[in-house]
Amino acid sequence: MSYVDEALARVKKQNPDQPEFNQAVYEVLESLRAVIEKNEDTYRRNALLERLTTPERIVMFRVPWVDDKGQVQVNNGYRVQFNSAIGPYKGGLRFHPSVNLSVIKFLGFEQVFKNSLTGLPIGGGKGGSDFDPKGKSDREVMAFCQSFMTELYKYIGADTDVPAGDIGVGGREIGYLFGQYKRIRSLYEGVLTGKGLTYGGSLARTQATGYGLLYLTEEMLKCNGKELAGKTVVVSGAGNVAIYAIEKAWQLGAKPVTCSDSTGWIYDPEGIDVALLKEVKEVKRARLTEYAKARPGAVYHEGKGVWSVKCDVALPCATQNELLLEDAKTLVANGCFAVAEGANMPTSLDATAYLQEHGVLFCPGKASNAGGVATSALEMTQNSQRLSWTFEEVDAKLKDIMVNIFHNLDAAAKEYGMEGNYVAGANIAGFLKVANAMDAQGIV
Ligand code: NDP
Ligand code: 2IT
Repeated sequence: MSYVDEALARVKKQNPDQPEFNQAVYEVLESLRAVIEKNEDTYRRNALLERLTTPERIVMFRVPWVDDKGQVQVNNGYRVQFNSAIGPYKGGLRFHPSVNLSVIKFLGFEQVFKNSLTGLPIGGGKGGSDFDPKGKSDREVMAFCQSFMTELYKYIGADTDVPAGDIGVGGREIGYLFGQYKRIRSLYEGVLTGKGLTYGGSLARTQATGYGLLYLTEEMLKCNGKELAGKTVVVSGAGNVAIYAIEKAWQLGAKPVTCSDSTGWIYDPEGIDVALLKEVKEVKRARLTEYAKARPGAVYHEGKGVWSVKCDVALPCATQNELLLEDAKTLVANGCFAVAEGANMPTSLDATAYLQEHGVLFCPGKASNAGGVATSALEMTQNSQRLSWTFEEVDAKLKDIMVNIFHNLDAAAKEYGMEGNYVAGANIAGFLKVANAMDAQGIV
């Protein structure tokens, strides 16, 4: 059996009840075959793949809090510290009812390679809870965040592990988490990123994931003799990533015509009104039905469906496994020629294969959504220097990072004989740096 197959079998056997984690590991290890085979004996002797697929540490804890009616609620809390070979653990916190250990492990595993691709000194981690901020009062969200941090603070720190936002964790949640950390540690340090601008946050962090996605997409199209300007773009999601992807798509001359949330989706033939979308989602925290009410030309549909809209470019920006094989077939049939992932693992394995086989340019999330964490690392740098850079400075660095990521993964794919396979390119480029650092640091 090849070493890759041995490692895959081990992960499957040890984590039979973790489908998302198995999916993420399968995608990465499959595309590393060419690299591993070159050095198979050494990698096997050093158990490199076993170490790479086993988190350095997992913390799981109880999060009790009191709701507005005086009822005690209990949620599960997680932090998976996956790999610190190239820097302190770094990665978001997700608050969503679907959160479990499999989801957090898949996200932490992806984060290791993503953070490596940014070129910045950050290891990989992820955390979260099955707590649902939706429909909760600010006081309930604060009570939950304070309880969550009262346990989590023991394991994190500005040079140890630096969490940030993800689904269900935005500026409000980061503020409450930061306040509680500072209070119980008596320490004002950059322990979280995505902070508010008055207490150590970085300009452009809010926009970074969506903007970065579009910078990379534009570069990918340019390098393939195409351009983004004038193209119709279909976006899923209506959260942090989707909103700023839509905003930057407009700025680059494209026309974004859809968005979606967990109950329905919008088709707006005139193009999505970003100011209205921000008002509905960021200010009112309301459903997309409110968008349709305020915009007579837009159509609201219940359920899923954005991938049925004819487009040139598709940007999944909501959640994992939201673009399935049938969706991929529809996109290809409608002439879509590029898919870049804003979310983490939104495209299933068979859908990815179908898109690639049909000549669609496909960029995986660990590369195309890396702008968020890259800008988080820039926030850490500013916190360490006790300085704040201007929006333009941060945005220019973000753009450089995204363009470099694309060229690195393009070059890695070419070097290993898989030109145009950006999934393989991203996995290989991300892996080589981490493997080298792990090797240099001995058996730890
Ligand atoms: P938000 O919570 O801001 O937004 C998530 C959006 O996706 C919401 O519109 C939400 O709907 C929708 N959504 C979430 N879960 C589901 C689901 N199970 N089914 C259907 N719709 C769903 O999160 P972000 O925008 O921050 O994150 C979106 C994706 O991007 C995630 O995969 C995340 O891991 C990834 N990502 C985020 C980064 C960041 O910096 N924030 C960085 C890199 C990746 P509703 O409005 O109804 O809640
Ligand atoms: O998936 C991700 O990269 C994020 N949610 C952002 C992580 C971060 O540390 O900014």
